[in-house]
Amino acid sequence: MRRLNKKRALNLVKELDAFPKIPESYIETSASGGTVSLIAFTTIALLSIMEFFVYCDTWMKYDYEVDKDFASKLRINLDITVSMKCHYIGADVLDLAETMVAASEGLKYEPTVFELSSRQRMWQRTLQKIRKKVQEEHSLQDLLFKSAFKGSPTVLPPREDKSSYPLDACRIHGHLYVNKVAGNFHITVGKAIPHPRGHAHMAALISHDVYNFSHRIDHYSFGEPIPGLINPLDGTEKIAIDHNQMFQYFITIVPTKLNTYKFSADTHQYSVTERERVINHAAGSHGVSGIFIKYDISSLMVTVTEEHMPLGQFLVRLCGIIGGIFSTTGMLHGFVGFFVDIICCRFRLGAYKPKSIPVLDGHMNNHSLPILDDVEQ
Ligand SMILES: *[C@@H]1O[C@H](CO)[C@@H](O)[C@H](O)[C@H]1NC(C)=O
Ligand SMILES: CC(=O)N[C@H]1CO[C@H](CO)[C@@H](O)[C@@H]1O
Repeated sequence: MRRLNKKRALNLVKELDAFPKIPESYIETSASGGTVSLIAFTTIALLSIMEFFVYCDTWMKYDYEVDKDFASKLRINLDITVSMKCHYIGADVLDLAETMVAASEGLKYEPTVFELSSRQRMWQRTLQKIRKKVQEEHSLQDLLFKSAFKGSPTVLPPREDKSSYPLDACRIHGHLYVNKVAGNFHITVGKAIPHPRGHAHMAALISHDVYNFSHRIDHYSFGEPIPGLINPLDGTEKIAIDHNQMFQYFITIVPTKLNTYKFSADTHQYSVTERERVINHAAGSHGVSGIFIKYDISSLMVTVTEEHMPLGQFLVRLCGIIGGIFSTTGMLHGFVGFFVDIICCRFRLGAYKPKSIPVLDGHMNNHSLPILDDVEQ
């Protein structure tokens, strides 16, 4: 009884066989079939190699969510050179809460030469070119994200010819921490003096003739500094045509969480619009001359994650390519053969008749029926 069941089960499994063994004598090879197989195998190989490259590659995925982190401080990294002597100017931040950030601790004032040496000029041109390209093509930004930390930090190379020029400018560089609210970073004449209501700059004693707010921004970023990343203001250079001139930059900061395979960082991207005008009270253009960088923080946060095709997906796609091309070319081959047969009138000439007669003559048992199917193919 048990044996019988076993046998039956074995038969059932045998019937489920999707890969029946066909005796070699039934397989007929042909030149056209060989060519098609060759084409199929080449295509499979090519597509598999391409798929492998896709598998090895990684890409950036962007997710957006509301930024809930209000408590943390915002770090501003800057490196700005102003065409005025250091004791004339002062930099500080005033935020929406009207609290002044004592900028003096984090920022260094360093006398320097405004005119760039030829090597420095070349560095600046390169920086400007990369920045322009990044703005045009977003995919380049992904590349920068991926290669960040590999790249050299965006710092102006030192002059090759020292002391041949007078130190006519002031380089303000360093970082400072501000509240995570909209604010205004500015560089104006006179050092900032805290005041019960806001703050003031001591400018009364300085002659307007020394005013020159021509400036160069070598680096301006928010958040953790990531060497290799190019920010929209990096490489900006503005020459003042008048002593009393106001340069304004309006920045919208987008908090960005960066997760690549090499590192992860909390950084900030930003976009900027700029405006400049000459201050002339007689002509109705009021204001304070200086450099003003107003920033506002977007409530949306971007998470940039480096992604990569999982191995399982790669294998599934590989199977899809191999199986798909195999069966598609087989079908195409069959179709083409069928139409060639029709065109050559092989049916009318009766080329198939002799083959089908032995099957129909009743000498064969019903097990040979699958072979009949085979012949018809
Ligand atoms: C300010 O300095 C720059 C660079 O030294 C110079 O080209 C420009 O003419 C100066 N502007 C004024 C108004 O003096
Ligand atoms: C040899 C044999 O078993 N022949 C059978 C094949 O099937 C037909 C009908 O399906 C039967 O009539 C034959 O007896």
